[in-house]
Amino acid sequence: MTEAVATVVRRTKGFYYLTTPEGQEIECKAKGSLFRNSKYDNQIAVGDKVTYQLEPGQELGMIQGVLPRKSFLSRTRVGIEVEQVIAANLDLMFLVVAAKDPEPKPGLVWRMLVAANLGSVRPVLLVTKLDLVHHHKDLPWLRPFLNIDLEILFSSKGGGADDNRLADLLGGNVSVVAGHSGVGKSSLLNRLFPDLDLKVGEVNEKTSKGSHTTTYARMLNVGPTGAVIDTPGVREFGLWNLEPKNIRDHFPLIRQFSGHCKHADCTHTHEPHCFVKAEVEAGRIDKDLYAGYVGLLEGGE
Ligand SMILES: Nc1nc2c(ncn2[C@@H]2O[C@H](COP(=O)(O)OP(=O)(O)OP(=O)(O)O)[C@@H](O)[C@H]2O)c(=O)[nH]1
Ligand SMILES: [Zn+2]
Repeated sequence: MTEAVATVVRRTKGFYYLTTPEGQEIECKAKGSLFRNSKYDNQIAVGDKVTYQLEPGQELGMIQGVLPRKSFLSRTRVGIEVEQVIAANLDLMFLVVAAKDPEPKPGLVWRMLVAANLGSVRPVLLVTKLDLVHHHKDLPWLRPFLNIDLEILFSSKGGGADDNRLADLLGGNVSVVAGHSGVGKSSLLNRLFPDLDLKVGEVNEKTSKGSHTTTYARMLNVGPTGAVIDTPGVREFGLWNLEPKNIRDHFPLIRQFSGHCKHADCTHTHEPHCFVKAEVEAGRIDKDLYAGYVGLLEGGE
């Protein structure tokens, strides 16, 4: 019996579906010892590269181990000290925000930027529904995101100038596409990759929240060599709990100033002689960026 390597492309309770480098799909269980003494409550995530064994003549394989991850998205459940890996080995994380309908929540974008940096995933901010505003200058919340190391792309109903760039990025990388329900994630993927044929939900008139039309965890092949990982965990992003230490060490820009303050473990909030606060007062750190940081620390969205 040989051990081979494959990628986890789908997960259900207790079962994992792998795709081999030859494109064969294999259903697997995981060896129980993989879960012992683990700090993760799901040791194997979609996107993971795993070793598995498949007995000759058998249909069900057994996952033996998980190869080291180059990147990941994880969350800590509120009140529980276990980390949950949502997706593994990602190249890109698209943070999707609608220009309007539903109203943009910059707090969610900051939150996702922290999670992306924590897991070594490159973020891309995508603003959809640009057709609903006159110009992106009509989006004052966007300003603090313009001066950090972040690619920002726009899309509109029926297409946009950044469509080629989006198709290249999505079609050539493993990505997650995260953002509130109804911001237009499925619409965009369908427009760029019509073969996907994802279900598009209507925004609920009363709440301006979509109807959660996308429901299970999977990896979709898009374009020549790309894949999009779609999981319930990504959809619940707004509910993720971020540790204050992770917010401080992974918040855009602010993470670069750790060690500059008088107190080694300065949170850049109430401490005297704080380098970050001095930079904010001097106008060298955007005040809205700093407000986003404090908002996350206070647990706001
Ligand atoms: N005006 C305008 N409407 C859009 C645009 N993109 C999507 N929509 C509409 O927004 C609604 C929600 O789009 P979806 O693609 O289902 O949004 P989603 O983010 O995939 O939603 P979930 O699957 O619930 O997470 C639909 O009615 C779309 O037609 C856009 O660029 N402009
Ligand atoms: Zn400080």
